[in-house]
Amino acid sequence: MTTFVLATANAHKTEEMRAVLSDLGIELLPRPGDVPEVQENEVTLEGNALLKARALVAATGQPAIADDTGLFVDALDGRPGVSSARFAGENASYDDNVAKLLGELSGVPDGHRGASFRTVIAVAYPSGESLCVEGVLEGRITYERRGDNGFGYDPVFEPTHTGGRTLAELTPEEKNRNSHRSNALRALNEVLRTSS
Ligand code: ITT
Repeated sequence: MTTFVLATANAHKTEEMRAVLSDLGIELLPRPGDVPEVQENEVTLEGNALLKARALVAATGQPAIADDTGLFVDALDGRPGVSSARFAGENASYDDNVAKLLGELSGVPDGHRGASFRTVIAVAYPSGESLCVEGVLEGRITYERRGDNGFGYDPVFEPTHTGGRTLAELTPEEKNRNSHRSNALRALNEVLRTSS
């Protein structure tokens, strides 16, 4: 059984990662409460994921795993991207960020509302070694919020292959079957399996 300390402070992400990784035989230890949040000041998802994973290795002396995710919207030249958590400002709520997104896309017609979620998962070891994998989910931004499940931008993100349902209209099991995060975690499992 492989064990990692989890670097994320986001409870929704934690739940999704646990659900996927427990099926893959990877155990997660909770992020210790006394580790301060890392300033995510890198310009790439990979940079921020490595920052978070390495901070947990430094704090615990154990191998750590971190997720950094962004929503890349075609009509906004890839924004909010790496700044997705802070799109509407430093302490913006999920709802503030979604409202800003819908506002910026008002008047953008069908066919031009394409977007993708990208997740980079980083693993860092006390030896200084590290690795990163990526998972992508393609879709489009809806005109209004739909659904109560999930978190963040889920109510306005309609994946290409869900029959018109947003991520927030999927059950947690359906989201985890084929999401940016679960795709990245499965890629990680493949790398760990073939390198051990
Ligand atoms: P940690 O850094 O502690 O892991 P965070 O919430 O700051 O948590 P990110 O910087 O990776 O995480 O997340 C960027 C934002 O993207 C996040 O706040 C959500 O608004 C959004 N997001 C991430 N994953 C998502 C998902 O699966 N569905 C919808 N929105 C998501």
